[in-house]
Amino acid sequence: MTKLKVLSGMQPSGQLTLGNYIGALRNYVKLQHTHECYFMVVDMHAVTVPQEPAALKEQSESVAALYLAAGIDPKAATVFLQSTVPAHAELGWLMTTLTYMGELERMTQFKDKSAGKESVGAGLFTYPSLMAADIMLYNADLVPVGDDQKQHLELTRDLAQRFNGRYGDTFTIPKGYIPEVGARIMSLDDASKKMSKSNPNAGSYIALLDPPDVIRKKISRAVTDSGREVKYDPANKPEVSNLISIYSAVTDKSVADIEAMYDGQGYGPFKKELAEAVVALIEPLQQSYRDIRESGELHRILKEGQQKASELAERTLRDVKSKMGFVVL
Ligand code: AQP
Repeated sequence: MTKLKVLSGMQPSGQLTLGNYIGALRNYVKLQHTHECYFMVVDMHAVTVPQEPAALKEQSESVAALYLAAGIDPKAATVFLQSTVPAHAELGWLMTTLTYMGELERMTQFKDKSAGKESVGAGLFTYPSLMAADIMLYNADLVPVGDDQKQHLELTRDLAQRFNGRYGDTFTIPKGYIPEVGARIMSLDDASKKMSKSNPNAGSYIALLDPPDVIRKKISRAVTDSGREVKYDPANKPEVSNLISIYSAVTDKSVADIEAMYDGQGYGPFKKELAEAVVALIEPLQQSYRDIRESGELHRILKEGQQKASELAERTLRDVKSKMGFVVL
């Protein structure tokens, strides 16, 4: 039986956070042996907001190394950098021509990222069309993402259907693979915003590469209400509920079990043990990260990934261009 295809990616726009891990990365690891997986570092998405060149390079390598450190096996899954497969830019343009302005104007991520800015790059506006192309190039069936990407995925489905309707059956209509617990981890300083790696306040997120003591400090300083009850109640206790979600995702304990464990104990012991659970998860990951960076193998792995991804992506692109009426030589 042919395996279902999976594609997903993360932007090297900062250091990967615990939100990226819980919402998406750990699902990559789960899917790699049962599905045909393509995991990329979406560096071309990262440049939709200004990036300092040296930081972009370092972060791109760091994200790729974190994929491997989290348990992605490059023999089982194809790991590559988006910019090394030019077919992404090309199909991205073709998908932009198929996208309506109104569809892009509705995107909440664009509204959030452009809010209050005097000037915003056009790429930030059109990037959902590039994301659609990323997924369609591989005819992915499943896309493991956090809750924030649902709307972009819906656009991808619409574009795939639009193309198929105009030019004949070509693209698979992809489905999201969104975790039940941890699909939206919120900021530690403001539970109304999602945890984001590009937040200028480093105290708002836990980076996967934060030293253990920094993680402990960030969790102890995480905003909570003035009560003391460890109770999952997102409407009235959004901050504590977010910490419970993190606890549950990191330990696989149910919300009810966590509430029972800290019944009548206040926030102190809860936060302390949450911090230890996060450190226990992250420490081995950091050790493998260091090993991978020191091994000097990263570029070879990414080159192999580029070759495998290009084969499939080029095939799709030729088919698309021929169906659209381009002269394919
Ligand atoms: N807070 C979150 N909770 C759960 N999942 C999350 N994801 C992101 N934030 C959370 C998921 O992580 C994957 C990678 O995301 P991305 O790098 O493509 O960009 P993003 O969604 O915009 O993530 P960030 O961290 O907020 O990046 P910046 O700050 O650069 O915008 C996606 O699958 C996403 O759903």
